[in-house]
Amino acid sequence: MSFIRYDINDSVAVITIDNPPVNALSPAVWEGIEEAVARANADASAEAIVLIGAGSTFIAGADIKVFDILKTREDSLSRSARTHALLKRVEDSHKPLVAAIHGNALGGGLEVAQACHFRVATGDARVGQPEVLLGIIPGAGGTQRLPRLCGVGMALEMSLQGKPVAAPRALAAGIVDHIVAGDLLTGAIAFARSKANARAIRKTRDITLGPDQIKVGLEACAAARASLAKTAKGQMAPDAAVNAIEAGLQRPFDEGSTRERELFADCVVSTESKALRHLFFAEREAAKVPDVPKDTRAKDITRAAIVGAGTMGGGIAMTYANAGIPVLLKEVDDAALQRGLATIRRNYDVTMSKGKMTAAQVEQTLALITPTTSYDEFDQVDIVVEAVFENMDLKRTTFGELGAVTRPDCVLASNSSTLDIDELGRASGRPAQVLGHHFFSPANVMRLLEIVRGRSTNTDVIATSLQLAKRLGKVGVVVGNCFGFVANRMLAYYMREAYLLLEEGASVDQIDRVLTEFGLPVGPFGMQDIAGIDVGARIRQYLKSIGKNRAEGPQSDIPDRLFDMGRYGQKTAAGWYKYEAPGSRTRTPDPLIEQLAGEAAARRGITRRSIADDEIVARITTALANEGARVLDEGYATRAGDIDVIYVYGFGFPRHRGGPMFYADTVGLDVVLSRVKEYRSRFGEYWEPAPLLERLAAEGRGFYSEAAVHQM
Ligand code: T1G
Repeated sequence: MSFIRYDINDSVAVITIDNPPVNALSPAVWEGIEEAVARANADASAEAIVLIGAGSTFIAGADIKVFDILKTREDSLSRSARTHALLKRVEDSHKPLVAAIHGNALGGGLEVAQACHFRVATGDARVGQPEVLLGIIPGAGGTQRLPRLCGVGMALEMSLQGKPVAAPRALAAGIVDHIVAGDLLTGAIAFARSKANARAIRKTRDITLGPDQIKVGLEACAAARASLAKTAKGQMAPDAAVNAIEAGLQRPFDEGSTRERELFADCVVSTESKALRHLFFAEREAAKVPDVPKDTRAKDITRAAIVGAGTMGGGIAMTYANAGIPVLLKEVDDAALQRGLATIRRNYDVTMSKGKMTAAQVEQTLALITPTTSYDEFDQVDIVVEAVFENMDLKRTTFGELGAVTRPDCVLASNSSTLDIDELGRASGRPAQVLGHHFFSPANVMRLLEIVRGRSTNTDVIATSLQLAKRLGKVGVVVGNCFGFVANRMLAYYMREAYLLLEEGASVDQIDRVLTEFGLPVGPFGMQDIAGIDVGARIRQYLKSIGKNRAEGPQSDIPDRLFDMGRYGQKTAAGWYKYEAPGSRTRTPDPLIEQLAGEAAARRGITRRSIADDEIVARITTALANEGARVLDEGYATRAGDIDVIYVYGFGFPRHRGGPMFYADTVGLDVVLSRVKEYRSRFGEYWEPAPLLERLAAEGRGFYSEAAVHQM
């Protein structure tokens, strides 16, 4: 199967890379490029060469799947040594070699372009070195060639942030030599011919930086390293990228390249990179639901409505407006509506103050939100998201009303975080159109959308939701309708262990510190103070009233005692921590919590003890993995990867650990199982090993060697 086409067009050899969907650089593509360039150099009818991608993009990088073949540093070193040599041979073309870029030139794709003598691009093309997002560094010469083209500062920015750069900025920076207006191939051929006439060959590797540039470059590396100590603690790849770029400033090209290969090899075999590569594919797999084929008809959402303008409803309305979708925002009365609108306005003011939106953009977006206190015009929307208080009676009434006021093909979604979607479907009278769209707070920021399918939800409604999620800038994951769905069902076990560890002797400060050092953005107690202890307490009260407990085992009553004291967290300047004033974010540990924990321990007849940091991580991650295994076994998640995507995007589980299921595999399921059994004997029968965990551990396998896809 050849991925390379070779044509002569107007005395220019046109080499087209055709490896759909993104022209990824598999070994065959690398070799094909080299062979075609060699052919063009030997082809008398070719004065110059253009390299271009077929389809929607140039090259989106090396084929990421290939990295899993690299088991050892040595495997990696020998493979990248071949790649480096290959690119030098390409660069040694004696005919002008022009990369014609449209869509994306990312990672190895941009490195191939850097080894070309010139780069032209369409105005909307993007170039980037996103390798760090995969826990690796540019490994095909990018840390050596890119600084030569655009300077060290820009090369560091691109390699450390991993964000693509638009063509006009790449032109200004010297990465791209020309923006082609009109047809790319025509423009590229004309550009290449002009270089042929001028006998212009410019090898990027021969570009040398002056002593001042090197001095400034070394200072930039030092500054980058210093800031990484704060921003990327415990992560290997960002530091490695700085080291490789720095080596390029201190050594000739070949030696700098050798250093790059060594650092790349360290990264590619690391657990951190395996975790990030796992998430890359897990995120894309999550969009594939076994019984919802790719060609399932998805409805285009042109207008929406949100019922409830509270914290969640307001954030969801902003999400739709930010995506350019006009949205009705309904509240029971004008006072509640004005409160909701004021919060939305405040949120946009904050965004504006950070320079992320202009005043005009804010007004334009706000104009897409139409406040209302009636169901008028609800018969003109394609979707309604219900975001009223978490109470089944209230939600049942709302869905009854929505069933009456909306069109039969309107999608009816609930933002419930725990309640039975089938019951809401029945209440609406058309369960086929009903499902859960569970957003995470703050809804306009958190990227996860947990899509909860009911027993009768139509597959086109699911397809519509997955397409809509992408349009809203969310990562949509489809889960089954069990109590707490997947996200909150598992979270209950996480929180149970956090509370029990507190009662047994750890402090809120210790638990939060350990979990933030583990990589979470905030610990369980800091998170509750942000989200509001009252929110959880009211839901717990409601659940108690319907005889539901979130997790087996002892339930700490400390959160309810804080609620009774009116300590709701940041908004009341006191919760699990004390704060200078309502809304302040600076936490101060409060001895009252220790007192409450002591009293709770006494009531449960346990003697408090000092708890090691390791035990905190082990108890919390084991509880998550064990309940995750149960969720998989019961078929409420399609695959383990979906659970990892939910936890990474919904709760900020550290990406470089791959999510709770992937992390459990790195610990080893035999170890996880032995911990469950140890905790069962130490703490109680409520620690019940999940059958899937027992089965996999017995077979010496992991959640990912299982690789089962569950049909819901
Ligand atoms: N390798 C393998 N498969 C890839 C791939 C890649 N680099 N990029 C995309 N795919 C698959 C993806 O899994 C999906 O498959 C399909 O293509 C469409 O992707 C040597 C070491 C380009 C912006 O990190 O960011 O080069 O699910 O759904 O939303 O130094 O894909 O259909 O079966 O994402 O339009 C560096 C990764 C690699 C870029 C397009 N490159 N790709 O987004 O489509 S490391 C990257 C993307 C490297 C060198 C180093 C995005 C995209 P499926 P999609 P999209």
